[in-house]
Amino acid sequence: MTEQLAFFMGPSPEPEGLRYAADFVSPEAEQELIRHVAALPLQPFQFGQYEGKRRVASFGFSYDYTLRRLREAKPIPDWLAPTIKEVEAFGGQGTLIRQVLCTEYDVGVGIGWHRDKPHFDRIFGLSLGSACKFRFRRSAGEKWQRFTLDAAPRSLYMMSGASRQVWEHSIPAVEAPRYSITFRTMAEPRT
Ligand SMILES: O=C(O)CCC(=O)C(=O)O
Repeated sequence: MTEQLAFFMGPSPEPEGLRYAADFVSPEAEQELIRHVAALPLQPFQFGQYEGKRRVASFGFSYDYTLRRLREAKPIPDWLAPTIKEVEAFGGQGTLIRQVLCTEYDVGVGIGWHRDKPHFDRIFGLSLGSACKFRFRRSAGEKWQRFTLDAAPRSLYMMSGASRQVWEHSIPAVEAPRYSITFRTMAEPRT
């Protein structure tokens, strides 16, 4: 598509399979969740020999970038149970959260372009503390088709279908401290 044609057609449509809910948790629940996440023994995100600036704690499973496989992690803590129940209800029948990642983004920290590991199926992300630009891109010939979701604090997004399998996502450096809790279901084992 030429740039001029893209201009006349307007911005890219929302990625298929992306759902968003504003005010998914109350301001009180948000503060409580932030307190719990900040009290975790968060560690810099490790991918092989590299360290990311965001700090994380995994529950249920974690992905080992050196061994390139999932490892069992500590069990999902009880304080997450009520939120998980609501996330599973949002996901609909059969939604079973098996992995949770708590992340802290200090000012100036973001996350680069990626798709989540294929071991997981749907991804739900709860934004806490501050907003972020949740960016999507997919290749369209020699160009990128792009979409940005303004993820407000206390909102939940769900990535399934093409938004999860085809589009990549990233978050540019945040302007105020942000926490996220991502909840993942498992993919069917490949035969
Ligand atoms: O912080 C978020 O909402 C997204 C995190 C993410 O993309 C990831 O951990 O793979």
